[in-house]
Amino acid sequence: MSAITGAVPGEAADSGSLKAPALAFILVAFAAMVVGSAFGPSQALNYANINVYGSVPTSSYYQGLTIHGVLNGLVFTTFFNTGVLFYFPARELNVRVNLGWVWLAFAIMILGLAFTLSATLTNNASVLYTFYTPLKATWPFYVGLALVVVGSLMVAAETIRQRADWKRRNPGRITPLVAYMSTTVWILWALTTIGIVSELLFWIIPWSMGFLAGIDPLLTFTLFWYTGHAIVYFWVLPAYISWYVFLPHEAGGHLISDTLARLAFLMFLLFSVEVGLHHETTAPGIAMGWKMEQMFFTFFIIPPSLMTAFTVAASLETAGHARGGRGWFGWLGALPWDNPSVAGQVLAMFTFILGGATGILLASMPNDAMVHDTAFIPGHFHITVGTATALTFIAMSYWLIPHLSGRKLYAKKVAVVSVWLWAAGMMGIGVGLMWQGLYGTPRRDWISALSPDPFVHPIPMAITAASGLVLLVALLCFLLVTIGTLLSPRAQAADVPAIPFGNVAIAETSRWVRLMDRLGLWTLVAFLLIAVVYGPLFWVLLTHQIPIAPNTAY
Ligand code: HAS
Ligand code: CU
Repeated sequence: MSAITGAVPGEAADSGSLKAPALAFILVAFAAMVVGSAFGPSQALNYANINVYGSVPTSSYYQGLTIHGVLNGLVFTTFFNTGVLFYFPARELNVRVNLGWVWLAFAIMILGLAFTLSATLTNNASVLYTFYTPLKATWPFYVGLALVVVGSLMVAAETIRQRADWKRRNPGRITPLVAYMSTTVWILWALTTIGIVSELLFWIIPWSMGFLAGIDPLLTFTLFWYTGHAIVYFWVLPAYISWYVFLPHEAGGHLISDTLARLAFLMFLLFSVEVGLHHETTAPGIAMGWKMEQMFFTFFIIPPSLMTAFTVAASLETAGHARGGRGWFGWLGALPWDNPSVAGQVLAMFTFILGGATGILLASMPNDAMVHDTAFIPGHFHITVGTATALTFIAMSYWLIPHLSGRKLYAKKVAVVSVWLWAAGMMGIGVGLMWQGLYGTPRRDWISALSPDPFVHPIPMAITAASGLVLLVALLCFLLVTIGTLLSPRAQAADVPAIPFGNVAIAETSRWVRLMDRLGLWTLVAFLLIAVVYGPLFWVLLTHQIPIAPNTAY
């Protein structure tokens, strides 16, 4: 027997009041993304030996890079995800949300953002988004980031509570797919943030306020990367939700397997955290055995993405065929490429193939050791977080902002152009930076200030710089569409897009689906796995703390 879920039974009584906080989170997210991305072209020019610092409103490459990384990597993603991961499941489950609590979380996150910005914009926190100690920022930077995380966890708790409530009121039923995926991501986020929250609360914040005499760089570095890998799945999984559930429906087809989609999300919950050491391949002071163990686990987190590629491609194929596409690839051309939301997401997937493939290369320690701390790494992550995440979120916004604001999408053709330019620019910057990295050009370095620049390789440099400028045009197109949409008059209800929940068949009686729905049990298993993999390492680090970095005043 299978049940059909996902179809939203009309607008729920309080859907209007739910839309306001969701829109607030999403608009702050995009504002952060626009400001953060505006600093991108100057980073790209740095990699083409063109030094514009001093003439742009940042005093150094490092200040620009911090603003770019913090706003795009941490603020944009956390605000966007918090908005959609409470809104979609609440609409799907048709439950009442504690809106006061959600608004309180929003206010706390805004306060945090203000603190962080006050430090970065005044050049008192040019410590990059990784804030490795003993580099030190003023305390508002760290307190601000902690508040952003705390606010998102408050919303996580609300969604987890709603799902538990729904289960109590629907005994024996399987959680509908979007709610299942969203709850899984929130649980993963709670497990993921243990590292960064304890790093900030117990070490960095007291140290930056002058209460600790010194700090152990290896311990804080390892706590950061405990969070640092799994955070990338927090960034990308809302995009996966859209690819699995919304995109096939938007394109005119259907998701071919609800069960595979659940399995992929469950695997992310189980295996995302215990791989952080693959970011510490060259860290001294951590035995090779620990690194090998986490390299092994890194290979466990590749299959759920490969499964996603298979399931989503097959689902899109149903759409292409339904639209008359024939042959092996005819379905691809038959997709509705004039719909900016569909075009953007399919392009995000195409570019993500190279991003994922380079991730698979980096997963092997010998490969990683050759390019670690070169420009290859930002090359890799611009075609993961810059495409799979950011381009998908932009593409989603082309139906989501009209849906939430009750307005019609402005300048649809410009929106289509924006996603093509974004995909081309991100792909270009990914290839350019990786190519430079293979020549040994270092990452995170103000190389354009070197005289002479020892890393001159004209072709990849030109690709990187030109792509940065293409991305700037893409950003301007996005801005035009979004501001135009928000300033448009309110549309007729029939012109406002609904959430594209497809009709997804759930195998309610399947033993496996029922087992996968026991999220309490899986949270415990995930926690135990993390404890087994990370526990002994942290025990050693905690009992051998070497607070060598002297606590100088900022
Ligand atoms: Fe990564 C470094 C390994 C995925 C982000 N990564 C980074 C950093 C960032 C980042 C930000 O093992 C740098 C951090 C820093 O500042 O130091 N990464 C991986 C692996 C994966 C991976 C194994 N990364 C991501 C994602 C990110 C992201 C996703 C952001 C969203 N990464 C590493 C490693 C390092 C690293 C090392 C450390 C490097 C170092 O030395 O510091 C995997 O999860 C990738 C799996 C993905 C796939 C692709 C599946 C493709 C799909 C699209 C299908 C297309 C369709 C099109 C359906 C296997 C799902 C349809 C049409 C058709 C015609 C088919
Ligand atoms: Cu990683």
